Amino acid sequence: MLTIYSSDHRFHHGVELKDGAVSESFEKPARAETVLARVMATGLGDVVSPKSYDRSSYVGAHSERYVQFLAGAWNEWAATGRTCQALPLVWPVRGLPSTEVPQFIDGKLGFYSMDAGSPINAGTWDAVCSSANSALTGIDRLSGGARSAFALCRPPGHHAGREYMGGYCYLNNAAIAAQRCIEQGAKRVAVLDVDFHHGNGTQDIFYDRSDVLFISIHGDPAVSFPYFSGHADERGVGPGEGFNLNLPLPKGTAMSEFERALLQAGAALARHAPDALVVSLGVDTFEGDPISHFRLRTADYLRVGEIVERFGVPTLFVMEGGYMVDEIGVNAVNVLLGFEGRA
Ligand code: OKP
Ligand code: ZN
Repeated sequence: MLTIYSSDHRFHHGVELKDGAVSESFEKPARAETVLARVMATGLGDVVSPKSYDRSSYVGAHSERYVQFLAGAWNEWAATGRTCQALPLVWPVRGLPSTEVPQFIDGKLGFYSMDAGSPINAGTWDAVCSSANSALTGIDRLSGGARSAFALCRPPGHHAGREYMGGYCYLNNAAIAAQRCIEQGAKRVAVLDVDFHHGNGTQDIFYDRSDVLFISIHGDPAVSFPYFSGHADERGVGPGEGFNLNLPLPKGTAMSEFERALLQAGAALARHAPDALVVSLGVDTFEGDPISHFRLRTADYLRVGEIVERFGVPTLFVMEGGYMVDEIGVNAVNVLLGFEGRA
């Protein structure tokens, strides 16, 4: 299986507010490097750089004004004389009257975000583009006839909605790839999100559409981030009704229950009969993950890959979360090896 990877992800390295203090984000450059090292050690296949794409390739999944905001946010922030990373700290929640985009960057940061988990520094935009371009290059390989590809994206994307960043995400790499697939003539596409966290951004982007089926298996939002999205009764709206499937599972879920959800996802996928499948591949479902609460083990990821292969659809894997840095390489690549029948 081909891997698409750019070292430009290193331009982005953020901070995180945790336990009342600022520290290094769990979402750090070593994550992608560990996965790349494992891709090479196992001989998964060739590794290529992403092609470049115009900014307009991100519009469709996102709004034009949001993409423009992201591209210019660091310069607007730095122009105020600040050299620290830009973080949003105020949000337009229920009851606040204005729906206007504020003029000042601090207001814009809140307008275009869901949380303070997506800091912006001088290199963030370049890293974010390289991540989205990796997913776009991957979908172009599928269009060219490949059975599968692995976009080793960093930063991740599935919490980024049509007009907002959050949860370490900026551009929704998986959604951008799915959207390109449709624009290039696919009638139906599916996105299957197996990251521990609900893919609220992907759900947001395709919620009113019947051409892109979104399925997410994740920690119950009653007790897990992102809390405000991911319940089973969120099924889509208008023409999209019935094309959004959330499969929330309790804390402590192990492979047997996770597998049952995967097979349920497979049944929904078969009814949709997509031309292509995009898998939002998070391995923060691992028992040792520092911020998540499922109990998958290293060998279980081989089985995840085997099951996905049996869906029988050309598949682009897009890297999302996974924070136990020493293990995420083995776990993520196990999914790909399982898909290739190398279990
Ligand atoms: C991104 B992805 C941890 C709080 C949670 C945000 C988690 C984002 C996960 N102390 N912060 O879905 O893996
Ligand atoms: Zn996650």
